[in-house]
Amino acid sequence: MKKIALVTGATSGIGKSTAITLACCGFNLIITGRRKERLDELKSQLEIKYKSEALALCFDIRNRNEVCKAIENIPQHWKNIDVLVNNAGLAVGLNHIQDGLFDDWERMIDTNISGLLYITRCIAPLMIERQQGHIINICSVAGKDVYENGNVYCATKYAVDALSRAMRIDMLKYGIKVTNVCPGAVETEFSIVRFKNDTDRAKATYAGMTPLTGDDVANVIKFVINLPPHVCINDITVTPTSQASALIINRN
Ligand code: NDP
Ligand code: 8X3
Repeated sequence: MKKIALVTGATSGIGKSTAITLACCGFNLIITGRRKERLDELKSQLEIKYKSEALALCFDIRNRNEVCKAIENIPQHWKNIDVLVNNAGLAVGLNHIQDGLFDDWERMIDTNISGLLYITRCIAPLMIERQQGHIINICSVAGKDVYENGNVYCATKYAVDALSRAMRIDMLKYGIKVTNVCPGAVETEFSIVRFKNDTDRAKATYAGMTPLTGDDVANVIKFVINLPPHVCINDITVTPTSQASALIINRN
């Protein structure tokens, strides 16, 4: 029987690459996001091109009731989730704290922290029942170091880092692995969202460097998932070769 992975935020970037990469490794996929058309398109791609079974769940991860209802209503045979990739997340705005917008802050806190908690709260008991599973939290280099204007985004990723360590302890006795994955600069829709559709500014983020791609991060996730049962990577940081930390980048 094929293993099942649930990837949040699979409509774009790291999540989409992860869903495809895991389908190539023989997983069936539960994919989530808000953009239904993209979910439907990815579901067809996974089924037709990669011969994987796929279940698309369209919900806003910030809405606790939507998250719980979606997971409760999963058909029974999809509930044996082996891998949960907590990937959905975003940065919005890049301002000094005194200039920050409450709406931006709430979007980041509600998505990156509350959303991750809601989905984990629904899936962890299913893993505990089977005494197996692997939770992968997509954190960031922004969860290891703070930088100017990063304030609230960094705080949400520090929270993800703390939650990964806390979950690792809480899941220990059930044999469930928890891995915190911290990417540096990955060229996805991330900067377009951060800069509110200012595509020139988004592009400038990666000027003079070769950023990671979603596939690069997906390959790290694949590596971490495919280790023997007795081996757990607790924390892994992956950056472009030209990046040493969130803001230290060697640009041409
Ligand atoms: P993208 O913007 O390309 O993808 C973000 C994904 O998150 C989309 O699929 C989006 O789906 C989903 N998402 C966002 N908000 C919600 C919501 N409210 N409800 C449900 N799904 C949501 O960015 P990345 O792939 O780069 O980002 C993925 C993760 O990686 C994030 O947690 C980010 O913080 C982290 N990260 C990114 C880095 C980078 O440089 N790109 C570096 C380090 C970490 P939809 O809009 O359809 O809902
Ligand atoms: C995204 C990477 O450096 O823009 O998490 O914060 S960074």
